[in-house]
Amino acid sequence: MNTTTNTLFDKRKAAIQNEFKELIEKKNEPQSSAGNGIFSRYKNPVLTRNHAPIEWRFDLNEATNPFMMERISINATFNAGAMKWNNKYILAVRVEGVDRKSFFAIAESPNGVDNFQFWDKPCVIPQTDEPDTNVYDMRLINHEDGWIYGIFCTERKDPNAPKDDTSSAIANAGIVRTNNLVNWERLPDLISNTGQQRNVVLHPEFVNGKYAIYTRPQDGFIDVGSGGGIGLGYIDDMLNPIVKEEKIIFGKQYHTVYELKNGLGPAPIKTEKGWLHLAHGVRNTAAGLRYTLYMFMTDLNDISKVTHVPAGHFMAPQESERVGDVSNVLFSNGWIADEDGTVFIYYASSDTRMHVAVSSVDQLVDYVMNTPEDTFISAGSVNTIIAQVNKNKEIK
Ligand code: M1P
Repeated sequence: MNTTTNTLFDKRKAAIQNEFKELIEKKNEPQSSAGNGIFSRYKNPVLTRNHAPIEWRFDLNEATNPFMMERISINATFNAGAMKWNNKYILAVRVEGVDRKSFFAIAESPNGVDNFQFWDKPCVIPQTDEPDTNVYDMRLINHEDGWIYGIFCTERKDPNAPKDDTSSAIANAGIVRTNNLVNWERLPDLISNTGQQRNVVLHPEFVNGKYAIYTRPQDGFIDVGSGGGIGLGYIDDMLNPIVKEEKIIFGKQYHTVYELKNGLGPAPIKTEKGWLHLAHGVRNTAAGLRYTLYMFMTDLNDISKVTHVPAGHFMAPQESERVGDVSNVLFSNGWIADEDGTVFIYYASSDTRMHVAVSSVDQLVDYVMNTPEDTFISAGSVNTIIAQVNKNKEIK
C-alpha cells in the first residue's frame, strides 16, 4: 500500500497515533503546592482506557479495516498492583474490556508519576482445572523467598445458584508467581474454610518460617455477611496454599468509614516504627456504597497487633474522581516505597482510571502515629478538636 495516498485509513491512523503519543508523553505535576501535608495528589490520571496500546485495539491492515475502526475496545484501567523492578515503576493493571472481562497487563514508567506505557501484550495467566470467568485486583508481592507473587481475585459462577440467577458468583484468591513479570506460574487457588475470599495479600516476609497471608472472608459475593474484616492466617507451602485458621485483626465497625466492609490494599511497608498498611473501608449510603482509603500500623514483631489507627479516611473520592463506572469509589492495591523514602500511592477512582499520590515513609508514619484516633461518638470528636485548640493556645 502506498503510504502517500492519504486515504481515510491513513488519516485516521495518523490522528490516532498523534493523540496517543501526546497522551503518553503528557507531563504530570502535583495538584497543589499546599495540600494537606500528608500526600500530594497528581493532576492527571496515570492510566486511562486511552492508554491501551493502539495494537490491542485496532486492526492496522487497511485491507481488513478500511475505516480504521476500533475492533477491540477497552472500558477501564484500574485497581493496579505495583512494585519497583529494574529501576522502573511497574503497575499490574486491571484492564477491563467492553465485554466486561478483566485481565492483567503490565505498564511501566521511568519516574512513577507519568509516561506510563503498557508492555506490548497483556499477561497470560494459566488456568487451573476450573477456568476463571473473571480475574481482577492483583497484589504484587516481592517475597523474601525470591519469587514475585501475584495474588488476585478469581471469580466463577456459583454452580449452586438457581437457574434464573445469572449473577451469583464465587470469589476466591488466585495465586501466580514469576521472576520476570512475563512468565506466570499458576499455583492452586487459596484453600480456606471461611467462605468466599477477596482482597487477599501476602506478607512480604516469612513469619516463624511460614507465609503470612491477609484475607477478607465473606459469606456472599457482595455482602460480607457475618464474615468480613481483615484476617490473618499462615500457610506452610505456597504449592499447597491451605490457610487453616484466620484471625480477624481489623474488623468492620459501626459508624466508621469501615462500617460495612474493609479489605487490605497492597502488602504493608516495613518502617522502623511498625508495618504501614493501606486499606479500603466501605459504608452504605442512600446513593450506594462509598469506598474510601484508610491507614493503620501493626507491630513490627507481632503483625497481628494493630498499634495505631488514625480516625476516618486517609483519601476519599474528590471532584472528577467521584464519577465513573462504579461512582464514589477509591480503591488501592499498589504502592511503591523508594529507597529514599518517597512513597508512590497508586489508586483507582470509581473503577475507571488510575491516579498517583506521592508521600514519604516519614510523612505516613507521622500521619498514622500522630493523627487522633476515632472516639466512635460525636462528643468525642468535639473533645478531640477542643484539645487541639487548647494546645494551640499554649503556643507562645
Ligand atoms: O466496585 C468497588 C470495588 O468492589 C469490590 O471491592 P470489595 O472486594 O471490597 O467488595 C471489588 O470488586 C473491587 O475490584 C472494586 O473496585
